[in-house]
Amino acid sequence: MQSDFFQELKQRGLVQQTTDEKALESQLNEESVRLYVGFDPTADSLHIGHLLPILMLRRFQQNGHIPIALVGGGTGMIGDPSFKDQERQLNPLDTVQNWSDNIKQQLSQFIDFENEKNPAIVANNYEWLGEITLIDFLRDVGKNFTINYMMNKESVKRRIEAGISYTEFAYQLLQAYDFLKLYQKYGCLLQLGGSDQWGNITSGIELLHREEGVQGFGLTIPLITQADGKKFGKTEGNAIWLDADKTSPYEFYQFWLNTDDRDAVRFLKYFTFFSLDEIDQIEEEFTQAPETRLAQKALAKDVTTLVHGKKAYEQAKRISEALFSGSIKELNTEELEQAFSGVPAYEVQAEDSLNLVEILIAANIESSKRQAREDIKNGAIYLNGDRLQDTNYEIGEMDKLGGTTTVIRRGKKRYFLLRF
Ligand code: 383
Repeated sequence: MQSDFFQELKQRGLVQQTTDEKALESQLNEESVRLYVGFDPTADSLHIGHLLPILMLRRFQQNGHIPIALVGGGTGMIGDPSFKDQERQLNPLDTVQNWSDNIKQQLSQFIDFENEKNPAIVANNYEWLGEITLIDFLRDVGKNFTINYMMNKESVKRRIEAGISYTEFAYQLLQAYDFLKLYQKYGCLLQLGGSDQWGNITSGIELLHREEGVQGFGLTIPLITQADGKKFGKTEGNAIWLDADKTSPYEFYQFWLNTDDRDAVRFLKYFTFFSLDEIDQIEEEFTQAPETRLAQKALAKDVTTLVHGKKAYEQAKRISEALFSGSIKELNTEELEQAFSGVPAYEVQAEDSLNLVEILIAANIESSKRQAREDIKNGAIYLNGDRLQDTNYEIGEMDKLGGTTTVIRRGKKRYFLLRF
């Protein structure tokens, strides 16, 4: 056990609230503590909003503690009302189970099960929530909580006006029961979560105390804010997923690379495993020359490597550099796919003319021949990164990257694909 571990978490800004901080700190210093975070399967993948708690599990394990990643196969059937303005839609069991499998897979990547000293644990609360009877639940769990206590939770209070079903109202008791179960099964005494989870975590501590007479602990991680006031973790309204098929490693890398200067050092503390000394050093250099984007580069490198591996990071970096310098032709087919996923693509038809002006119209890149010619003459049209100013140009085999794709750029950064 590293005795300054808890202090380091605080210095990194990773601690929002704790229960009985003094006692928690000395437990963490003295023994290997079992701790858990829960993740409800509400989609087929986790996203970067989940990353901080996942990395916390990893941090605790690196410091000799035993992390338990809990997949909410049972709670995912119910729906946590915390910080949700509206009642959630119920998903069918087979969907929730498929999503649980994906999420378990994803979580497993960040913690170490092989470790002999303190191997990680994964569990799924469907195991016990799926089989407890209503009578047992109401007698053994429900009896420990008054309605007043439950209604005092922020998650419930803010839903009183809009309405909350009995189903979601009961959610906090399910999460409380999990904490009790994980204590009984594994001796788990600490639950982590985002600050949205405070109410559910404290209900669990209450139940542990009443049923087992033990002191459980809670620790919440702050909600991440961005200097520009936008919600963290989205680009143009889309979530950044951890699944490479939903958000490519290139997009993922770009998300981090585009971090605001004002956020970059703070995010290094949150999301990377650089030591605080190393981060101070990066900060010093970065403050003197922000244009180098040293902090963003270190951040994007570390997080992309952690989530997608070294090869994917290197590819993402190559793609970014190629797009920046215009040397698109250096990219292989796989990299082209990543670089231009989401870019409008036109399937060239057998009857289409290969004349540049004509094809720009067919592909809806230009709206009139006159405009197309003008843009070409003015040097606003690029083929695979090269400016093309010949209005009579015919697209040939040479222009088909990987034999299939021509990348057209109009102006500074509007990209289009022609597919053959
Ligand atoms: C379920 C059963 C438990 C303990 C926790 C849960 C899940 C919890 C919840 N968590 C969020 C989720 O699943 O809804 N009720 O998406 C998020 N977490 C973590 C963290 C976070 C929270 O998975 O703040 C962000 O990622 O706590 O919103 O016994």
